[in-house]
Amino acid sequence: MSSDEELDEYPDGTVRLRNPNIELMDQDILYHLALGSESHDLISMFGDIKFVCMGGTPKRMEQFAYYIMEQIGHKLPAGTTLLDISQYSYRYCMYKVGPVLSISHGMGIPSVGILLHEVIKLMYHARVRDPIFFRIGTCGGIGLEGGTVVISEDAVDGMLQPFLELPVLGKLIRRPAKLDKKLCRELRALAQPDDPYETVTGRTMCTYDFYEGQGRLDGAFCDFNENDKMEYLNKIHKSGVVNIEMESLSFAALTHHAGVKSAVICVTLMDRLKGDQVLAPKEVLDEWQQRPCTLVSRYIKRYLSMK
Ligand code: R2B
Ligand code: URA
Repeated sequence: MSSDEELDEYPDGTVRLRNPNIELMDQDILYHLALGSESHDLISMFGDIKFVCMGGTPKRMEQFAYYIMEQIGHKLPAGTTLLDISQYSYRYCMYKVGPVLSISHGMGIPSVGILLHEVIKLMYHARVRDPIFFRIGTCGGIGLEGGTVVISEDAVDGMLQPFLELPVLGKLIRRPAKLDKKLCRELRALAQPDDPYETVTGRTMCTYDFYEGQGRLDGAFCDFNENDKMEYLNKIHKSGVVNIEMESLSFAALTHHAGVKSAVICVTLMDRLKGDQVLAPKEVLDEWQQRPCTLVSRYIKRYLSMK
């Protein structure tokens, strides 16, 4: 085991925090989740969590919670509905379905980063062992038609750098954006030959902006032309990038730093080599967005059936 790995987990698999301050605090308030280590019994509320599934919007993650409930046959007490545990944070939503947490992360690296700090601490306080984190999302494809499922092998920023760079105390720190290679392969193996769409693996580019940052010509501002755009997209495609989205870098870097296994599964909304706008009708987009959920559900069901 490398010294890097040694720091990540306690021998029993519980998540180790790389922050000595937390244990010394009387209480830890997970402000953006509307939870606290003293105000809530986090071990009894979350101690049985195995899978943490995150996606951008509160509605989609509520739907995912109901979907996974049906898929794993989880029963709620008669007459009750799922509760948004983080409702009163007014920031993120969170639903618990047996061993699965379904949480919205908002848009972009800052939003998913704040959430990951608090969810990783939540796993620590709740003494959860070996959790697996999934991001279920949308993206633009590069050379892939709309509706294609992409499982990220690794993540790079808009300069093709494979790490998250963050100014801390006036210095830039770098954290490698690594995803679990085995988990990526296992997910790919769960794609079925009769799925009416392709499921591929590849490098994901993560940007700080949807418009100029992703080389779109249709933002409020644009200081480049179609040729410049195509030259850039072709260059990143050649270096292995198959899709572009806005959270994978932070998701990969922070889960890796915490020693948590993770994967990013996104559906493409269009082929960026062919256009910039999201043109597909709402019903089509809804059906496409179900595809990464289906793959993650297959993984969770397989895991639970092997227990
Ligand atoms: C995918 O979709 C969002 C932008 O539309 C962003 O959160 C992302 O990564
Ligand atoms: N999300 C992104 O970040 N980019 C796209 O092109 C589509 C969805």
